[in-house]
Amino acid sequence: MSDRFTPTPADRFTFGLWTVGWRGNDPFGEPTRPALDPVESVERLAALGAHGVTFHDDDLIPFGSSDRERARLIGRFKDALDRTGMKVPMATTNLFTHPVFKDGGFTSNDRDIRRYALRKVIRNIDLAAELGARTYVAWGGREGAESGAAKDVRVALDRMKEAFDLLGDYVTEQGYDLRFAIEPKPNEPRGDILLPTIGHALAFIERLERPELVGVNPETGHEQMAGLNFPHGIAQALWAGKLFHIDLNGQSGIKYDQDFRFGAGDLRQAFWLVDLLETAGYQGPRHFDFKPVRTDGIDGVWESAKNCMRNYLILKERAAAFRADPAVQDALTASRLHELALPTADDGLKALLADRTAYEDFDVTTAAERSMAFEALDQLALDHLLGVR
Ligand SMILES: [Mn+2]
Repeated sequence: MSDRFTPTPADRFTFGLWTVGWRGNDPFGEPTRPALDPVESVERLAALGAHGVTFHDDDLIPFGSSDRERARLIGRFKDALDRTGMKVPMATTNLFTHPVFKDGGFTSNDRDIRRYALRKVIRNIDLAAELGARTYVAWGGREGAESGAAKDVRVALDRMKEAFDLLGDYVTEQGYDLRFAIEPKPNEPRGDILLPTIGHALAFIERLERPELVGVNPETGHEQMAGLNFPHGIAQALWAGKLFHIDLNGQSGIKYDQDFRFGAGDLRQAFWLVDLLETAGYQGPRHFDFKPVRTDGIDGVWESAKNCMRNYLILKERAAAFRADPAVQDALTASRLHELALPTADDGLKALLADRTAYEDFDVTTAAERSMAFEALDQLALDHLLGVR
C-alpha cells in the first residue's frame, strides 16, 4: 500500500549493505538470521523506493577473497545497480572486524598494521570512485584504548592526521571527486574511541593539510550515547560547512549503541533533526545506519527499512506544518528568534562602548522580567509532532 509517506529515489534515502544485512549477532548471541546477498539487498531496497546503497569493502567482498572472486562480486553488484538504477553515493572501509585491527588501523601502535590499513582503504577508494561515490566515510571504531598507558593520545592523533593527509594526497593525485567524512563515536567497541564527538572531529579537521577535503558523518545514536543533543551537533557541523554525510538511526539515551530504526528512540530529537535538515539546505543523502532488531526474521528487516524512510517523511510533513502554522510564527516572534538574527554590535565596538543605554542606563530589572515565552512555542511543536494540530 502506498501513500504520501511512500518514498521515491528523489527523497535520496540510502542504506548501508551492513544494515539490512546484519544477521543479529551481538556480544552475547549468535546470528538469528541468514546472510543476505548484496544483490538481493539492492533489489529489495530499490523496490521500497530507496535512492542507493553504501558499503564497507568487506560487506561486498568478503575479507580474503581472491582477485578473481573480487572481480566477480563487483561485476554482479554493478549489474544490480544498473538494473535497478540504484546509486552508491558513499563507501567506507572495514578497519575493525579482522583481529589484525584489534588496536586500530590508522592509530594501531603496530606500524606494519597502520601501513596495511592505509593500503586497504586506498584499494576501496579506487572502487568507490569507480562506482561514482562522492563521500568516503571513516569510522575509527578500533582507534582507541581501554587503559591509560596503552595509547599516547597526542601521538595517536599525529598518526591519525598523517593518515588523512596521505589519503587527501591520494584522491588529489588520482583526480577523484571524493571527500572524506569522519564518523565520531564515544566508545564501543573500544573502551574510549579517539575523535569521540562531532566537536572533537571538527577541531581535528582544521589541523589537516587539506581540511577542505574532510568533513563529518555524524550518527544519531553515537552523539546520544554521550548524552549530547544530536540536532545541536548537526547544526554546528552545518555552521562549519562540514556536514558531508549523515547516519540516521534511533537511540534511547546513554547506553550501548542501539542502532534502532529512524524514528525509534528519541522522537523529539528526530523531529528537530528533520526540521533542521529540511530547512538548512542540506543536499546530501539521508543515509540510514541502523540494525533491524535481532528478534525479527527477514520480514522485520524489510519492514524496518521501509519504516526508516516512512518515519523521515512523516516527520518532514510534521515539521513543515509546524513552520507553516501562523500561531507558530507568532510564537517565534514572541520568543524573539528574529532578534537573535540581528548582529549584537553592528554599530561597532566604539559605539557599543559609548552607548550608555547598553550598560550605564540599562534597566536590568525590567529586561529580566521579559518572558522568553518558550513554553507556548514548545507545546505548539509537540502538538504538531503528535499530529493534533
Ligand atoms: Mn551506531
